[in-house]
Amino acid sequence: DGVFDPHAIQAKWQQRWAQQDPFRAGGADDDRPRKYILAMFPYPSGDLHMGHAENYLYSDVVARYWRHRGYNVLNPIGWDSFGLPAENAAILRGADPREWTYANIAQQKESFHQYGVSFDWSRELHTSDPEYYRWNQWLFQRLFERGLAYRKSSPVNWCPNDQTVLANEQVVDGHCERCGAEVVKKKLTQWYFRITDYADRLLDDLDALEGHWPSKVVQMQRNWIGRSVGADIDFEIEGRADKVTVFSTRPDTLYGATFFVVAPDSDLAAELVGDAPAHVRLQFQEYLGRVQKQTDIERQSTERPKTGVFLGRYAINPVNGQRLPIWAADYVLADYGHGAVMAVPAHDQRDLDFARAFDLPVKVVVDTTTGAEGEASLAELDPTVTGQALVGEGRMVNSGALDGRGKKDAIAGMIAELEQRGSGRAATTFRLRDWLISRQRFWGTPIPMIHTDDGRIVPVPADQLPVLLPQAKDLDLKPKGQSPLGAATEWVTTTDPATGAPARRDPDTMDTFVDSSWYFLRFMSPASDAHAFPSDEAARWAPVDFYIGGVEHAILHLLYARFITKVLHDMGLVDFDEPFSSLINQGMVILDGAKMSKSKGNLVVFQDELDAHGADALRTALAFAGPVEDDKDWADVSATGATKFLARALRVAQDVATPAGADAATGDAGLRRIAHRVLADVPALVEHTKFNVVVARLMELVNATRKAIDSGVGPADPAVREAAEVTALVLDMVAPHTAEEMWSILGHEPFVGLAVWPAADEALLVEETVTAIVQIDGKVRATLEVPTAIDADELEALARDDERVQRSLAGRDIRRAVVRAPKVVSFSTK
Ligand code: ANZ
Repeated sequence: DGVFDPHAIQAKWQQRWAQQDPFRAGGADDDRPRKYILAMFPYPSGDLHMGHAENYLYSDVVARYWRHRGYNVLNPIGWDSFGLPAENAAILRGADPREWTYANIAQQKESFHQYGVSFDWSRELHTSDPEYYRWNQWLFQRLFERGLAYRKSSPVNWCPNDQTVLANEQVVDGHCERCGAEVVKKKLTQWYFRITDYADRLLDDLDALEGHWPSKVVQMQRNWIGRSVGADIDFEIEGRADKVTVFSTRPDTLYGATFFVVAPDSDLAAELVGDAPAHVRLQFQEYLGRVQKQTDIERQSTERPKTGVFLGRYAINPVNGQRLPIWAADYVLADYGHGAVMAVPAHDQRDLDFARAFDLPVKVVVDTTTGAEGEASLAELDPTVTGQALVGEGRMVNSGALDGRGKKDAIAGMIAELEQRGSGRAATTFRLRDWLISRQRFWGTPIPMIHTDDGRIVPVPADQLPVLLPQAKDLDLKPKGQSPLGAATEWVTTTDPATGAPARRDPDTMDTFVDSSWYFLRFMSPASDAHAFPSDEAARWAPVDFYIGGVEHAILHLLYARFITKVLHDMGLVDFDEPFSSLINQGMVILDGAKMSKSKGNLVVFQDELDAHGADALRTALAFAGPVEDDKDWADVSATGATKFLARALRVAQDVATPAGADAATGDAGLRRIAHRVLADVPALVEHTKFNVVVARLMELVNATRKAIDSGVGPADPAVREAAEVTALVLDMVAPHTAEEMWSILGHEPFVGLAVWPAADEALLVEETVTAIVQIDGKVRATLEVPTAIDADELEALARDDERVQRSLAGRDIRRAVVRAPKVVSFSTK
């Protein structure tokens, strides 16, 4: 004894946990309060990496914490195991995606065990198991019944590398989110989920998440949904029976419309050019070809010279009967608003640039000299001359009855006039598009629909679900732009449920974000073949109390999960309509300031670190490395330092010379005070995810106990035992194996992981404090009430964490810190 052998301790306790399953969540009859702790489930594309080490450590700290606080905790794990990387890796190796995926899962699972994560393994799930994906099919059909799953032909984002369509959310700056290839537009008929029906709710309900989700994520979702308020205006088109509608945020400027623009890749453009002379059609086709190679970002760039083709047709301004020439131009997008705009060059910069490029008239209808743009005369501001559109506010001119009105008033007046004429109405448009969910790839959930010979598209009957994926070995998985399932003749051939006539299955698979949009509910009963999840269990556990994952999911996964949750709510299956009550984005683990990657050769391999230092040292070092949200540079992380600390903690337990149950009240008051402070302070620290401070407090406690043992207090003082017990209890959250070992050395039955947090003795918490001042660049920015005995590191940490300090820093870096404990902290930023 006396030697710290982390691997032996680890193996011993992991075996005990595996045998006795202490972290299984309590059932329906367990009347403790509940906490649902969840880390975004891993994608089994390889071994676990340092990002996983961090993510699952944090959720495990929180799960262990709530168990200590007397809660019934659900901390489940599963695998997001469908998707392109598995399929691509399998193609590359000539392997079966299924085999490749499940081999990775086995490896990741083993790493999780070695890492000592307190999962409820009885609820493990894999989205690629038929037991799981049959419920994706169930979900799809429920959405279909409600009109929320539908097919449409539309220009879609196409990844030429992965040979599949992508949802808008999967296109990052014009590139494929997965492989980085430049995304092009292609016109296809695909399945969509009508997330836009939920746009208002998805936006409005963000307000309640403010303060519980990172504000950056909330803002990103707001921008992504992008609500614009204005009007829909109907224009007659000469030689066309039906009117064409445009969306405008500035209906007040309708008298200033001088031309009309349609998206070149819209159906309308194709139709309008149909009757044009051959040379115009040719010109248009050539233009369309160029446009289709561009990303939406390029199309909307204000830097590029404007391009377009006059279609030889005219629209009629509904308020003044003016003929507006119709152009096709790339700056108008097919899938925003109605894919067409009324162009008001005097007051819209894009329209003005276009008008100047093609010599189209410009008509001012807002006199901005009366508004914020100040003194200049309207003549001096002539947009044709200056090239600057008049976008400011002012009084209406040249606008009939609206003349003299201000913007808000004029908008309302114009909408009223349009409504009266039956040529327009108030309208709201969203940037959010419907969620395109078909994928032309193999390794996903088959879409449970049948295409009949006579052109109907009907659900696969419930008694024929699930539609199982065929064996990969019989298929050619190479991306060809069409689902490999379509070529699986036997699989794809089925019968029309109504007539028995031959029919074809839908050959596409679902976007894997469908799988992850509701997985947190499947943990309620992952094996159930009666339902996707039992509503009563969902009501008990969900929504998730603590959700943690990378910020890369700020929009994609989190938006889809919010949407599906609201749909399930409307179906009466869950009683809440937001899935995640609180959200944390952990920082990245980097090396020497750079993101780790195999290609850069700066990869720290999780399993290697685990082998070298053991789980507890790795966990402790990571927890200590800095605030949860910050990036952590592995170069600054010391697993050997953590090992020393853990050895010290264990030695304290070994040195305790009083029997279990000794009356602590008679022990050394100084040491007791420190131990009880830890008991009192750590809950708030954990609940505010300040895990690094928790480790710092533990180090202090262990040091103080060591000092007491080695000094006059001695190992037989009951305060030493008490301090060792508190250490084991708190340490369990970060270093559970060492903590269990200490607990057992101290004569307690396992498991410390289930031991209840004792209340701190208030009498011991009263302590002498002083007021410390925090200066930034010589100015006092905050004062802190701190214990007289505080050390420099702790004082500095408190000062750095202080909100007033953070606010004063306003993002500037601290270059130097001078700390004189307990009274002064002085930061300089220059
Ligand atoms: C006339 C007008 C006059 C406009 C004016 C603006 C200023 P946001 O705010 O982003 O929603 N628009 C509508 N559909 C479009 C499309 N498919 N592609 C490109 N532009 C489109 O933008 C709404 C404005 O963008 C609309 O209001 C329309 O131009 C244009 F002084 O109508 B506006």
